Amino acid sequence: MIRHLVRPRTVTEATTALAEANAVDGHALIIGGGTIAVPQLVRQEVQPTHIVDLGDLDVARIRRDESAVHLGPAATYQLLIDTPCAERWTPLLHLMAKGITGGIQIRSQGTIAGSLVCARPYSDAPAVLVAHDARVTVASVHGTRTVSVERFLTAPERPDLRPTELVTEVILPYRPEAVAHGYYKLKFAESSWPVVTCACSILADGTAELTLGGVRGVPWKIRVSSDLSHSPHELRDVMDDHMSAFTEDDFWHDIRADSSYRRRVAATVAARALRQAAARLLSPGTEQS
Ligand SMILES: Cc1cc2nc3c(=O)[nH]c(=O)nc-3n(C[C@@H](O)[C@@H](O)[C@H](O)COP(=O)(O)OP(=O)(O)OC[C@H]3O[C@@H](n4cnc5c(N)ncnc54)[C@H](O)[C@@H]3O)c2cc1C
Repeated sequence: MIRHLVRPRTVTEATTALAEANAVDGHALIIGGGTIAVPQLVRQEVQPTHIVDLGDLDVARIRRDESAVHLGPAATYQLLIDTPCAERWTPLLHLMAKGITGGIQIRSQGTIAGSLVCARPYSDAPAVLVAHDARVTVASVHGTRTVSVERFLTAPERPDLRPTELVTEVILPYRPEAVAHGYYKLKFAESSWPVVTCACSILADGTAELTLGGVRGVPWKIRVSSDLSHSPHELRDVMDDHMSAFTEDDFWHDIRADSSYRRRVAATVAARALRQAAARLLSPGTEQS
């Protein structure tokens, strides 16, 4: 039974509410945009004693300093689409945001932090944050800590987050070495969820970083030659080679696709993201689907 509902204005109020819930042997549910948490509540899949709704939190949704862009807990997909220059500061996240399904409601409500905390291998945001080399700051009454998103995503649906902690910031460092970007996701018409995604950044040294979501239980990043944009068969060989080092348990499977399907389509999805990035390198500003 829900005993307390709080809408903290500051991070201190939020962490205090989380600590209090924990101290009375309760279970607090944080609500960001609520696009996942509220339906779970309605279906009684979660039964918190306390609700901590971050809707009034006084943390900038987006700000930048000399080295990074900082996204607050309320930063939504639509914010990235609407913010002038977000395309330049956070190119992959911006490309990804434009492809989020569910229409304006989901894009305006769903937050990057909420998607990260869910740590679902098939979500768009986690792998894109790894592609950006993003870090995440979490806070509790004991202070704050910042870890790389790659480390934060310990296992499928298992973020490195204690019940008394909340995500206060996602930090995206500028990467001047990344000169062109592409994002491709494979999804089926009957579902909002992606099956396999790939974020690609071509670097100034001629290599390309490919970060795949939905193949393994956690995002999978590899570096290849950007010349492979001309040879999808060679790219497939390189990726097969990498995947041969994984065990069957490393691969993700769910109701939408089994692991062997994901393995088979990974190179095709990666080739499309790489081709998109290579095309942008030749004609900067080109919009591609
Ligand atoms: C119709 C529809 C279409 C969708 N399409 C896509 C899609 O194309 N791609 C995709 O990837 N996803 C999609 N989604 C999922 C989308 O809802 C999430 O990606 C969204 O970003 C979750 O954010 P939220 O703020 O709504 O999370 P919430 O529902 O508020 O929270 C989700 C979880 O994270 C926790 N949480 C939230 N914020 C914090 C915080 N700051 N600190 C600690 N814990 C926190 C909550 O306690 C909860 O456990 C879709 C959903 C719907 C309903």
